Amino acid sequence: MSLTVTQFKKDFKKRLHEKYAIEVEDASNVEWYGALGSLVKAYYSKSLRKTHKQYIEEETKQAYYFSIEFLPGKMLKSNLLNLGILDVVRDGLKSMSIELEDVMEAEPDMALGNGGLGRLASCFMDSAASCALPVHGNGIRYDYGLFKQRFVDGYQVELPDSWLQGGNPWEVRRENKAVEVRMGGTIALVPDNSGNLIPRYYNAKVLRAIPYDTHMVGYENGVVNNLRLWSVEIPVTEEGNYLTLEERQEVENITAVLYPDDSNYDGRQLRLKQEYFFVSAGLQSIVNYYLRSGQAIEELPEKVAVHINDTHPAMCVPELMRILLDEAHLSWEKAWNITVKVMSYTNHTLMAEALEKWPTQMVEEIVPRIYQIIQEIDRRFVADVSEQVGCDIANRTRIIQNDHVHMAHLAIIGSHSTNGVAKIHSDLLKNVVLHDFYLLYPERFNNKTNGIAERRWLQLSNEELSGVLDETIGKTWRKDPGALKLLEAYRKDKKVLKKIAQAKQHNKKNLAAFIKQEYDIEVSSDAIFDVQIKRLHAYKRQLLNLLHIVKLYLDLKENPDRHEQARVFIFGAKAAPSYDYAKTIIKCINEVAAMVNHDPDIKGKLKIAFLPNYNVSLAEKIIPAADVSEQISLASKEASGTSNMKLMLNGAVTLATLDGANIEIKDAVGEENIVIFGLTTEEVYQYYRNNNYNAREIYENDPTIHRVLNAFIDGTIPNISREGQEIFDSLVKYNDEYFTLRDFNDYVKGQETIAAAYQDTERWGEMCLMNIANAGRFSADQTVERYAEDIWHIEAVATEE
Ligand code: GL2
Repeated sequence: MSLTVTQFKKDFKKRLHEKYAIEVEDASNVEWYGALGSLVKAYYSKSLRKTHKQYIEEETKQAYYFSIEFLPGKMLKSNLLNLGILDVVRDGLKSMSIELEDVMEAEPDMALGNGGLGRLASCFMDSAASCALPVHGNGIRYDYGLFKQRFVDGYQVELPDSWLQGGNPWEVRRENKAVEVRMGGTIALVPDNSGNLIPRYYNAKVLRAIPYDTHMVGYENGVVNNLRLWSVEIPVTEEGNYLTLEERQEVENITAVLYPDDSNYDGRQLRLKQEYFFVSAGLQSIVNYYLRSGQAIEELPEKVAVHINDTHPAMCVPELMRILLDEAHLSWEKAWNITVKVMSYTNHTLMAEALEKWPTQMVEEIVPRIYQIIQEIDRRFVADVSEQVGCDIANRTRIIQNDHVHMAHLAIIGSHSTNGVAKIHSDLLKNVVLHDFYLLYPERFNNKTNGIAERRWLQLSNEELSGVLDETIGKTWRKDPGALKLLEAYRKDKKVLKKIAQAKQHNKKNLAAFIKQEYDIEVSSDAIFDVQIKRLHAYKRQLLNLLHIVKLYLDLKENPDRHEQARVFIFGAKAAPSYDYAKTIIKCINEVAAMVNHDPDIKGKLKIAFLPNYNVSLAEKIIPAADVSEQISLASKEASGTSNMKLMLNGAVTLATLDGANIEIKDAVGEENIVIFGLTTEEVYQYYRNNNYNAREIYENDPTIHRVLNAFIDGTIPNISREGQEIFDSLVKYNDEYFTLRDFNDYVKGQETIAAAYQDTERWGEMCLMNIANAGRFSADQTVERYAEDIWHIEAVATEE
């Protein structure tokens, strides 16, 4: 959009007057933010209405991305960038003595997700709008987002994230789009006048689902899509629906908090209610919208695609069946045909503990009609498959097994597409984890390697590097991340390498200043900034990183004059509140940090900064300043990863196992521009098959490992008598589930390779450049375009800009 500084200032002052009755100079940054947010929303509202109208008039097929998590982070700067008014607004504010960065401080991080899965959903929303693709999100408007993390005596403490407290300028409550969702009670099927069996509900709870819409602004293209988040309310109805205080509380709980588990399934009732709540509300509103257009329900797959992001929304399958059977009165066969065509599913994990299975009794209690439908889907599936392929495979793949509903099975059987999120992950799905399903439906399986929104992860968060790129290769990369490849021509150009290094140095200084100011840790920007930022999980092996740090520390203690590349190890990681082992690792990292950071013998060669409350905004500060990207999960465990992509895009060199998308990063940058170590997936599986891994033997025979592990139990590391023992036991006594000790020496070698490469400035510069130049293929723009073409069968709409 076009906007002048003068016009902006006028608009901004007017907003402040109207909204807060205050002058610019008297307002707080919260008020500046509130006014600016609502002004920006007004700026894009015309495009929003236009896009909406265009979809209706052109009868565009639209896709709906159902996800129980969305993790957009802050939206102000991103909206300004996408509207093309970032510079005008920044200048306008400056002329009123306001720094945009101060205004941004007042925006809470919208954290309705845990980690990679939720952030991926938000990257897809940004990319879909930017590619003019008709894709909308559907999820839950949690009153409380992911907990805020603090450290007290090195332990994680969780605080509530009341992100809505100060109001949210981006959302619009759509009162007239509310729908009712039924839960509980019992069901009887009674014949209607024409003899159809119609469900009658007895004692069901009727909940009111209110949508709050947040708009997804495309990058300089005038497209604005919608992220619809549902909130529960107690319906205002006639007498008879009176709820006691406890009952009201129970209802309100449904959209109160986000479950803080990542890649882990917690079979609690409330979670099942959340899942059904947003699935039912979302599908009802989609079908209502579709029917308003006057089209026949039979044609639904021509106009609507529904995506099941991981298994949490898998009840989309029986819920759409319910709508088609009970409300549209279609036959089972017709309804099933439509449902399978409309639905598609992404699997995001191979971890057994993340695969959702709900006790049948719980499903029947909470959603009795849905349970009936699942039973019927299962019955027909078993009959078909047994007849065509045999009973064994039917029994292994059926939805209801051992009194549990297997959600992944439901999603695969009820949809036309199942994809994994990186090549190796999709291959493992086909060949191992979901092999039986692959035999039944080979045509349904495909891969869609994850991607990231390069606008947020480069243009917004790394303006320094963005400037260098503009100067060197022009600005096309801003619209087409593939154009980053042009940078490769400069791999030997010392001037360009120097400019990239200077941008990194600038970002490192900023981060160092932030770390000093917030956490009083002094770090030198001349040191390697070695970064591991992700959820704390045993399979991600933050512990491997820590063991190496302890080794470096012990080496330096033994020989304080030893020449050692100075390093700062930066961590960001939340642990699920109930995940004790992960919390133990947090405590240990913090205690090692306290020991190392204050030890004069170390002479500053080693520093550890475990930054609390890792979230999207903190990621935006850390990533541009990273030299080394730690992607060290045990091969076969990380489905894809996405921080690996963000870090490479910002010129960090990856130290990685051959896991998830790391393999594709290696292919993109070439072996000489990444450091690979550790077991391969095949080797891991071989250990499983032969059952011959022996961690104690390694501990007993490897003097370095022996010494490092002993430091956890002999008092060398203070204040961890319980935690140190727990770590030690997990590795030695309980045989090191994630092969940390097996990969340790190889990891140490990898770290040595990194240090040596870093000392050769030109060599390092070239590695950084090659990472940036080859990150374009991990753009989420490309990823959503693949989903659009191969899975959803939707097309981009025409845009003017
Ligand atoms: C995850 C995977 O663990 C991660 O490797 C992947 O990049 C993301 C997005 O596809 O999905 N699966 C999962 O349950 N969470 C993830 O981050 N929480």
